[in-house]
Amino acid sequence: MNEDIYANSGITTDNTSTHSDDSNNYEDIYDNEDVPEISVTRHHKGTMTSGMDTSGSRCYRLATVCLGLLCVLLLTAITVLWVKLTAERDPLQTRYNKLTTERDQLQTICNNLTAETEKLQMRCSNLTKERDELLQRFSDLGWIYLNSSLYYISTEKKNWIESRQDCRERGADLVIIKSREKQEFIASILGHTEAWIGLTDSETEEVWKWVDGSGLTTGFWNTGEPNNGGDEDCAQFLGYPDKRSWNDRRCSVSSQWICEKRFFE
Ligand SMILES: [Ca+2]
Ligand SMILES: [Ca+2]
Ligand SMILES: [Ca+2]
Repeated sequence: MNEDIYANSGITTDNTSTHSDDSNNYEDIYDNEDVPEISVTRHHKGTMTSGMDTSGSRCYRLATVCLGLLCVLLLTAITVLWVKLTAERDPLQTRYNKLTTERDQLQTICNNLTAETEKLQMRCSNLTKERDELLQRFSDLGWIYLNSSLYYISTEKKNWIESRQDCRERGADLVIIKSREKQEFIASILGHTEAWIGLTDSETEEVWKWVDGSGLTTGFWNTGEPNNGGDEDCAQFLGYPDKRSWNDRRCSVSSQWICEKRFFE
């Protein structure tokens, strides 16, 4: 059989030929002989190898494309997230900057107020010291201080008009009494001393007015007073500590008097 094949192919058999030659001979055989099954098999092998290469390349390309798409999606997600965070961060940053500025301004205001407060405290301390020194000087001159007013009880005796004039020359006026508290205070400092006060009805009988022009609303008259006995038009504080201790007397009578000076106007 092999010899026939060799004969048909025109190739002599040579036992000394190399294995390579044998291979070549077999190639020639495949080329020249009608061996369809072997040829089909060989052709199929070539096709399978090429198919495997193509499939691998496709898988590689598919993987590359997928990886690329993933990268694109990842970049897109990062970009969207960055934009979103930036959009949220910018208003917060602006608000933060505004609050920081406001805080700095408030701190500056607080510092200024603290400095002003210290200055005012120093000024207040100085004024208090000056007030105390001034009150001491008034006290040395016989004035008595209570509730923002100074009171002076004369040692001389004069009529009502002259008494009032003396008070004015001292920067004061005859005392005005519009409360029970003040009535009791005046009574306490006068003791048994009788003194003119700043109340008169000399303009209109029985219409009593204080020296500041205001009308009398609450009077602390002694029992039976005012009686206008002999045209009594000026009020005098009687010399005993009584809750109702005023008396109307003739204005020409000589008496001590009590002045009042508002210390803080
Ligand atoms: Ca009268
Ligand atoms: Ca009268
Ligand atoms: Ca009287």
